[in-house]
Amino acid sequence: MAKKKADDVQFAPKGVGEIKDGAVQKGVDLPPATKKKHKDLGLSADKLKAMYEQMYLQRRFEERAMQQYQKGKFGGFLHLYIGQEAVSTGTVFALNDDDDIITAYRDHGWGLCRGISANEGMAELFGKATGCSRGKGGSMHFAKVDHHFWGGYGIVGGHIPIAGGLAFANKYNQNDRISTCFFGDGAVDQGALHETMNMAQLWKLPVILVVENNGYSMGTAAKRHTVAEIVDRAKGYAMKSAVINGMDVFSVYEKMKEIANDVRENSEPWFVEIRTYRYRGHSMSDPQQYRSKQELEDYQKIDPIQRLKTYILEHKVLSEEQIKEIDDKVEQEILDAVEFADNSDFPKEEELYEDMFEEDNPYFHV
Ligand SMILES: Cc1ncc(C[n+]2csc(CCOP(=O)(O)OP(=O)(O)O)c2C)c(N)n1
Ligand SMILES: [Mg+2]
Repeated sequence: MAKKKADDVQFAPKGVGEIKDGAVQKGVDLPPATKKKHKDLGLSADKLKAMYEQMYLQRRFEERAMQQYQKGKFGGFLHLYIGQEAVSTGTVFALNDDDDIITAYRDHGWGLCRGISANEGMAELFGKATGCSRGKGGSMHFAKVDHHFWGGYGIVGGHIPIAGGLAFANKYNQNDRISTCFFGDGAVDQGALHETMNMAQLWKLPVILVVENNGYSMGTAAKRHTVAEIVDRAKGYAMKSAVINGMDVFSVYEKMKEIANDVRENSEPWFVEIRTYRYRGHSMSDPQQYRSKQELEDYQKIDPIQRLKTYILEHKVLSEEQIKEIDDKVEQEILDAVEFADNSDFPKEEELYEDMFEEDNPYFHV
């Protein structure tokens, strides 16, 4: 048998090169985007503006963070969310403010969306005491517990049972909250996910378990590391499921709102696959030999921020000048955040063991 070249395996997934519903079908096969307009979705002009600003903030925050990393302002891991902003934004706008969110280490966008300021986020990256986790968490551990954002986690799949626990607490306390958990395609075969799915269905926990399938787990294409369709994991647990186009913020918003309503009303779990694409390497040192430049460029053509901007202009929600005002405001916010992070102090040595236990955390009982 002729020896397969690595590229044959990596770049020959189902649907490669096909154009379906106007979208390229490579790293991930995107389902059709919703045809609904913002008004059909109940989104006001102000909400749309806020959505755009939030997505642009996430993008520019990380581009600036990358530059600061390259300047040596901080070290360690830095996993960028660039390309995936429609997932966090569509979801956060669809949920109630006190619904719980927990995610993996690609967490900056989620944190910003849930109210971590650019200042607090940049300072956290720089390891400063003014950061959202007091400088002791860094890139992978953004958190804002008083806003029900329970943070980023570094162990693949490790945080999924915590989402089950949050959902259990919400059900036990008979409140109206649901819990949502985001993890990568690399986590779909972890035992922690399957144990959580089983218990969540058994106990009818109000939780949405969401795979952000960005096509790759480090350098391994999802189509090479896992069998069958990811969403079909739901069948084994008789769980309701959906596949969502994660390059379109309206699609994420629409479906996540519907699902959240269902979970809230019926108290039962859902398993959701949101298909998206990351533009940058896995972390900062990734030569990206596992994908072609063309593939990346194809996804950049359907960029979620550009897509929303085009929609906003076409529907005359905002003018070019108004968009530029938002962009300029965000740019300034981020430049100020770099200055703020630079001028902040590192945590003191005697604070090293603080914030480790429940009693130290004023927000733990929110
Ligand atoms: C249990 C565990 N195994 C391995 C790793 C090393 N590791 C870090 S990120 C990663 C890839 C995960 O990819 P995915 O879940 O698709 O998330 P993405 O990076 O695409 O957001 C791996 C294997 C880890 N952090 N935890
Ligand atoms: Mg992935």
